[in-house]
Amino acid sequence: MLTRSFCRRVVFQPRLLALYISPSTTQHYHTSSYRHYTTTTSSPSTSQNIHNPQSAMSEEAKYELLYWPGLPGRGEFVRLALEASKTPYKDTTNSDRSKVPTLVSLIRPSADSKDPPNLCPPILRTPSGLLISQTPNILLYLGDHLSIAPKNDDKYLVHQYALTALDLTNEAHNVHHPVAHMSYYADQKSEAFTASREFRRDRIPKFFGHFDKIVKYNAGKHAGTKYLVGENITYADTTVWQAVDGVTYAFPKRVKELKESGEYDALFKWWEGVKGEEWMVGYVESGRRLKYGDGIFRYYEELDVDE
Ligand SMILES: N[C@@H](CCC(=O)N[C@@H](CS)C(=O)NCC(=O)O)C(=O)O
Repeated sequence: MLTRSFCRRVVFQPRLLALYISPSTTQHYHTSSYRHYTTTTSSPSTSQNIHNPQSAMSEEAKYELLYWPGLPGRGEFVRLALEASKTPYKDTTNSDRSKVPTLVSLIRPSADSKDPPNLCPPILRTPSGLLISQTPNILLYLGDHLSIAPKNDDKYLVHQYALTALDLTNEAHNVHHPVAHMSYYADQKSEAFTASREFRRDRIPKFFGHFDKIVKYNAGKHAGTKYLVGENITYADTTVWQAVDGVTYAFPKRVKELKESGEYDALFKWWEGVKGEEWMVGYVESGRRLKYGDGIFRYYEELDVDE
């Protein structure tokens, strides 16, 4: 099983990259992920087993997402913003594994490359040909260009909430890689266990409590709204939603406890509401939503144990 901080390792190891592109390796990767997936109780829910390489969304696509294929990762924050705004896009490496070298050429550009250097994916190519990376930067761009963020000062709230969800995402990643990003999980298991105790005990409740307050705050300002900012869906909703979904996948027991405490009812109700939105249901049914694996959000039974 590949348990190292996988995407980073791929970047630096050409042999692994070749393996990664091969369908047999991909199958192995999916199989191990599926085992993790089925052991969870509370649903991860919406992830699907098979990615549809020829998605309808890629027709007429003017946006192109470049990300490591076969797992949601940080690419999912971009996908969800595009999906929620019903924007056709091409998920290049998932449509065609042989395009992974294209992605690698963007993060290891040749001296004569016309593109600006990007450190790592996700990377978005926009309709105007702009090539940008850094997840919150991509979301900011999409907020400006699509119906996924307000144009007034509320856009700063949207970005603030999305950044907070991405902070949670980074913390969730650092639980299984607390010492070194390029090393195997197996080589930092005891530190990961220590990190998981604090994450479970303090950090998940702190973030979930904060998101719960956001739901209530916006409901207080806009009676009947189903969203985090204003009365329309924004990338704050999609980004917080994905962070909560990922943490639920990685720490199902802890999230179940929090749910049953009744202290986060507003958050979980909001989360269910977004999950049931027509665009989300369509996205999941399309097969474009990838299942979790050895990415940012990972399920290790030994990291989700009671005190
Ligand atoms: N801050 C960046 C982090 C991007 C990142 O860590 N990308 C991972 C994949 S999720 C990667 O490929 N990292 C390679 C590396 O850090 O060398 C963002 O939010 O987009």
